[in-house]
Amino acid sequence: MAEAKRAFITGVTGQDGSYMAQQLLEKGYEVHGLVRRSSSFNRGRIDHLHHDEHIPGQNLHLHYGDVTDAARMHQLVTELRPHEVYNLAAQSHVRVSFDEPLYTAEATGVSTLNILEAIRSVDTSIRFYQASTSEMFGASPPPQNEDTPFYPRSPYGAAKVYSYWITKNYREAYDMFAVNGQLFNHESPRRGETFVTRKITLAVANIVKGNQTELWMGNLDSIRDWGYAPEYTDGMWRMLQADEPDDFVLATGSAYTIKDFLELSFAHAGLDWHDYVKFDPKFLRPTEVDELIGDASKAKNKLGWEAKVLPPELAKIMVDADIARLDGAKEGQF
Ligand code: NAP
Ligand code: G4F
Repeated sequence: MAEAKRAFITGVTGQDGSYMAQQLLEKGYEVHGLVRRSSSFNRGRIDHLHHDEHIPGQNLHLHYGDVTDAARMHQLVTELRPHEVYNLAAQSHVRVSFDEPLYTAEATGVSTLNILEAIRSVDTSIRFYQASTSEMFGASPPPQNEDTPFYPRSPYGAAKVYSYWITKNYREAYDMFAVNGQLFNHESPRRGETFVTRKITLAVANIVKGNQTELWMGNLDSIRDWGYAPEYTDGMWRMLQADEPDDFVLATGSAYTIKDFLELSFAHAGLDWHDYVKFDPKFLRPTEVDELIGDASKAKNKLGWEAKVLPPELAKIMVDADIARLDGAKEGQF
């Protein structure tokens, strides 16, 4: 019998890492995930993978570590000898990156070099996926594609630009299969609660249940291209199965404002968002990314990848999941 493919996922406890782990286990991979020691439980998104009878959870192995620790990354790549590495760990919150710019530069930028260096010295045939982002395009006008110039508008965006270029440089300098997925915003019931879509759908659920009467928010006019996270992790996997290493945009091509997402989410619960939403300047950013709308034609042509779920359906999926959670549904259902 052929040896199972081994994957190493950093950021396995996050939104994307949890879907990636689930999809790889379903494909028969042996999955190794990097987890940080935390004083409180941080595995809510992956715990069900050990217990779901339809998922071979015995093939999921967790290892303590931090991507800023170069020695630990070298040790893990040496011990695990993965066929594929998905580098999804990051300080991923744009607003927080203005408060913690140096830490963000280390966790979201330089840490990528730690993993690339480990792969370069251990085995250059290991395939490497870097979680690049539409935030790198920042102030460049839409539609944005693989040829759009970078113009980051936050310490987070600037750190991701470093990771993008060092990934590309290692591909060219050392003939490594190292690729960037330039992913536009993607959401799901597993989205962190302080990102705008989840903040909205969780608030709708709490308002429906009588637990909340107000929702405090920042800039409601920015435009985002929101897709559905499990489709995007499938796109990441496709990038690492390609014949040649290359960089790809993943996006829906649709454009909705924050006000539009409020409308979709509140209306799904029979509510009018104007009755609940209030402005708090603390949620504004020193510099904003006004308009992100992606063009994913290259991924469609070369990977056969295309986004299917658009914001009207996405908002319903997320509101329904948040209401179900408050009704006691188990995490593994989402
Ligand atoms: P997320 O939910 O915030 O997850 C981030 C993950 O990184 C968590 O598992 C977190 O661990 C881990 N992490 C953070 N700092 C770390 C460190 N120093 N060492 C080890 N692990 C660390 O993010 P996501 O939405 O899944 O996004 C995944 C990746 O794609 C990120 O790199 C993000 O920047 C990028 N991205 C996301 C989007 C999007 O729309 N979601 C779009 C483009 C790119 P803890 O659980 O311990 O905090
Ligand atoms: O949901 P957000 O925090 O996501 P943002 O900044 O677009 O970043 C996300 O997508 C990137 C891909 O483009 C990823 F790389 C990144 O890791 C992250 O996943 O904010 C979206 C928009 C912003 O314009 C923000 O100013 O919503 C606006 N907003 C308005 N009120 C708010 C709020 N954002 C948050 N988080 N909280 C608010 O109260």
